[in-house]
Amino acid sequence: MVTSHESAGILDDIRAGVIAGDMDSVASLTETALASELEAKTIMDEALVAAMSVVGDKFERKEYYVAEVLISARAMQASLSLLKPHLEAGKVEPLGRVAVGTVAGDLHDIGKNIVGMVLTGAGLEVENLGVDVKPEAFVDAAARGAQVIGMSSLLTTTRTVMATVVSLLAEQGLRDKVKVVIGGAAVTEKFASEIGADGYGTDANEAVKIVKSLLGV
Ligand code: B1M
Repeated sequence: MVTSHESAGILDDIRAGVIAGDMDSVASLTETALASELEAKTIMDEALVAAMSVVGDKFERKEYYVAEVLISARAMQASLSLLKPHLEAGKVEPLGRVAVGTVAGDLHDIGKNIVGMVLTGAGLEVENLGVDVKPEAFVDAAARGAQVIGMSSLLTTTRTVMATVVSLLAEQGLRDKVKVVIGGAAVTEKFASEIGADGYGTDANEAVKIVKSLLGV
């Protein structure tokens, strides 16, 4: 067991490693953190998500270019894959079925994957449809029995695909059988209500709360 001071130090080092894009050190620090009984969710929220927010700010200020962002994203994914079994542990009979994907034209997958993992950890069965998901593929997932369609969009140019999915679900007679939840940096609660989505989440924890409340579980 580590002291809270040591935990904070490991989290700081993981955060710094992701920002620097040092995949090997991030992976080994994540193993150390897990071995010292730091919770996977704490590592994800306080180190990984926090680090990617710094990377995002650097990208916006043009201190980082696409290459650096990708290197940081790769370091984050290395840690995330070690956290995945812990985030998804303790699964029992699923509380409901959710299909998540990043909308067509958009290749950002980090946030969507986190949302998927945290939903799984919260007891939901999650089908991850991937990135660049065509509207028809979301509708097919609903037809296969998903009770919630979760869409992620980080680009303002692609978020309109979400409205297309809502219309297609209605056209196919599926809209009243499925809930639609959206999130990602390109969307807001206002946008969600404008397109007729049932819910919007700013982060993965909120996504869980909204999905569970929509399913009444
Ligand atoms: Co891109 N990118 N990117 N990028 N990228 C943004 C989104 C951008 C805001 C940066 C900027 O310019 N300021 C900007 C979009 C501008 C806009 O549309 N308004 C942008 C751009 C322009 C682009 C390109 C066009 C750049 C180019 O090529 N010129 C290009 C587009 C490629 C494409 O998709 N077709 C591009 C490419 C890339 C990389 C490949 C380099 C890389 C993605 C790597 C990958 O995903 N595998 C990348 C990254 C990493 C970013 C930033 C820096 C970080 C995104 C991220 O991973 N955040 C981003 C800047 C930013 O967001 N500030 C940026 C960390 C992640 C944990 O957060 O994804 O927001 P996020 O997810 C959160 C919440 O949003 C929420 O929960 C998650 C966990 O807390 N959430 C949900 C997400 N989905 C949800 C769904 C829900 C509920 C909650 O319900 C279902």
